[in-house]
Amino acid sequence: MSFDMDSFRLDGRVAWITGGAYGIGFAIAEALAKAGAKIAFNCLSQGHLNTAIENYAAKGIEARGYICDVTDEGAVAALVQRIEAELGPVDILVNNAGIIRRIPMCDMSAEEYRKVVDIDLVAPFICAKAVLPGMIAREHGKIINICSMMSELGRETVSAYAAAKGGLKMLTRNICSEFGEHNIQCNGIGPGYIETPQTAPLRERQPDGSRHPFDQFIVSKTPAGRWGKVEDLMGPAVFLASDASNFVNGHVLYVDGGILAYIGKQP
Ligand code: NAP
Ligand code: GCO
Repeated sequence: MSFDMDSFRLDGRVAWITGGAYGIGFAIAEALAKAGAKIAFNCLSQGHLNTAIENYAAKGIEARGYICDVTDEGAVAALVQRIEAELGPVDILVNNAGIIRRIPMCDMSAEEYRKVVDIDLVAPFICAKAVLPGMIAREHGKIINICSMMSELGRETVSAYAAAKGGLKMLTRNICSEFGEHNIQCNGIGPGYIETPQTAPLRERQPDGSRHPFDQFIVSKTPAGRWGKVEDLMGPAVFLASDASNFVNGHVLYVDGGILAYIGKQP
């Protein structure tokens, strides 16, 4: 038995990254493209899609972008058919699209709570359901759910997000359980605190020019002593999308600079 580095290659594979217009999704799509995959992504905003197409092209990536709300089951089914017609069957699904609403729980309406859960937990179910039949027929598939540190920990004001991301960890394990026999691997990536538009409010400079208190808090709680960058997620994504991880299933790979392992520096 010999190990071949080509097991990390994705040549000839079709990858669909939800919410891949920028942020973590864009970086993961770029990484999968560099490993040889053909890229499809979707988002909500035509403006973001147009900019993303330009940004992918600037990196030599001919990504196909589609407007599609991941919570809309009919639209998702139609999108998968369109991707398959234009690029081929989806080999790799990255459930990346997500939102957060930072609201104290007692101030949060059930409608606001449901919207976060709809996008962060129900939509990964909808998108996985749309691609699983083809993966089963081909006896091969990779699903990567973008979980979070909040799949393990809570904090004030993120009740809906933490509940959704905790559920997404268990959906990951359940897809593994139900479809592993079809050579389908479903794993999660759990980013720590990453510099993207979603966390920009937590890093804003204060009026006096000082760093945001939360920024200072996260840096002190992270052994790496820094926020994560989207580039930190690229290698783990290629690994979980490739044949190199064919015996890894139901796992959440935390890419967090060690924050989950660390009790914090003694004051
Ligand atoms: P982001 O910068 O806010 O980007 C979110 C992406 O999702 C955008 O492309 C957005 O498209 C798309 N999207 C949102 N709702 C959608 C919907 N209903 N249908 C289709 N697309 C939708 O987020 P990010 O920081 O890159 O995070 C990406 C994922 O990583 C999320 O699941 C997030 O929870 C998770 N995560 C982030 C961090 C972090 O520190 N940043 C850490 C752990 C986990 P539009 O722009 O068109 O709305
Ligand atoms: C927050 C942050 C986090 C990160 C990420 C951490 O408000 O606490 O947005 O939730 O987005 O999920 O892993």
